[in-house]
Amino acid sequence: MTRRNFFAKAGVTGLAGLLAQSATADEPDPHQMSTNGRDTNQADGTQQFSPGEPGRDYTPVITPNGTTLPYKVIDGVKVFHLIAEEVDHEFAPGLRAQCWGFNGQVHGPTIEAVEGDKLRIYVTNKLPESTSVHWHGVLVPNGMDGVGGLNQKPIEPGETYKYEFQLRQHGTYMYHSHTDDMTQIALGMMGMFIIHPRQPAGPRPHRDFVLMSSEWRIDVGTSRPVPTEMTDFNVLTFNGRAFPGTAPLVAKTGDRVKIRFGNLSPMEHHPIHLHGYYWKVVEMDGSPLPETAQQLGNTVLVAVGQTRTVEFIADNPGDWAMHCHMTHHTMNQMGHNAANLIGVRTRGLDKKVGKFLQGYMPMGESGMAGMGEMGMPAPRNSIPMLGAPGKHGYIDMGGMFTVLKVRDNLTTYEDPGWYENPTGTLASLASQEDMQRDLGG
Ligand SMILES: [Cu+2]
Repeated sequence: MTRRNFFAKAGVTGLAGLLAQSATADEPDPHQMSTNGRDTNQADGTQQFSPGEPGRDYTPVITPNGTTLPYKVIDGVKVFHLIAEEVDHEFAPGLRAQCWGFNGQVHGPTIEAVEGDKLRIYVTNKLPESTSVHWHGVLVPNGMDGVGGLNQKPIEPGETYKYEFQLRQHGTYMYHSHTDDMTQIALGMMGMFIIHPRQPAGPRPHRDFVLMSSEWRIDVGTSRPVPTEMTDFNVLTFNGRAFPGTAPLVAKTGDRVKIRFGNLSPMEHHPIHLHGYYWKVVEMDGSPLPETAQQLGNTVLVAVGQTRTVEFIADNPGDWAMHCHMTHHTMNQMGHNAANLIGVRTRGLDKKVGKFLQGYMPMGESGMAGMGEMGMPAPRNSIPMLGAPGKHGYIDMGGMFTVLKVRDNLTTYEDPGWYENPTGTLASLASQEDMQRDLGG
């Protein structure tokens, strides 16, 4: 239903109604399917489109550290197969856990299709309990919506269900388990669902990235995420990976870059911040925003269950941090039970306490930088406060952190290594001369 129909059917009268009608009269309904590209008209009034093809109809998205779910076309229908199963997943070098995902991956592969496509998605359940899949934000018939018990029978272990629907919209969406959600989402059962427009309103992006946020509680030394955790998450991820396990986003100077954020963390919202740029938020929950509503910014709050899509021109070369701005969300396996020793004189404490606690080391009297770099002995399968060596020293970051790498004259989109800062553009130690001149003595 178009918005105009809605107003007509809702019987909106009076000035407010007229204003609303005239304001929306020229504006296309973002959810109404464009008719361009229509091949035939079905007798029942549904529109028939030929299956959208990568390259011809869309530029495929890139899922850093992930993949796109393959499909085959059978009688004009795109056929996909998701397999829900246990996955031995690496979050970052040094930390693995037994998670639940799809097709051997955490999160599941990105589903990608085109507005108007007819889809048939098989879901096979190889988990020890029943499951079902919900297509989050995608407009589907009620019986395809995937809420176990409400819309369908749960898929029992060993069973395969099929979901069939035609895509009536375009934008950034998600999919996730909707049976025993608390357990299954905490263990990783979700992915992104991208629907390209049949007829794009503007130029296609050169680089179209997909990043899904999540959070996990994995106690140090264990290898199972804790699904009952409500507040204290210690592994924060983009596409199931924690820095330094996150792959960089690489773009060429001048590229039109799109980043599609989705958040299916169990509990928390993430303000995602990009350095070096202002972006435009072009889409919220898969709804394209009219140009006048596309806010400029460099931080976008992605609440649980939301998607936010941003666009910008990569006109500022360099290695630019992009991360959740909650400081504990850019740490690896940091707990909140450590004593606050900032400002405390701890000299000699290690020897005294060491008599009773072998290997005791007081931490953090002058801040906590360098904890990861020290390479403290850590329990097996844990990455407490781990960061990574960078071009200019150790990067004290972890978790929901990645790097946008923009370069002139790239010939491939492989990781180009660290940025070479042009002379005179790097923060450096001030000379006596400088300080004398500018700060006086
Ligand atoms: Cu966060």
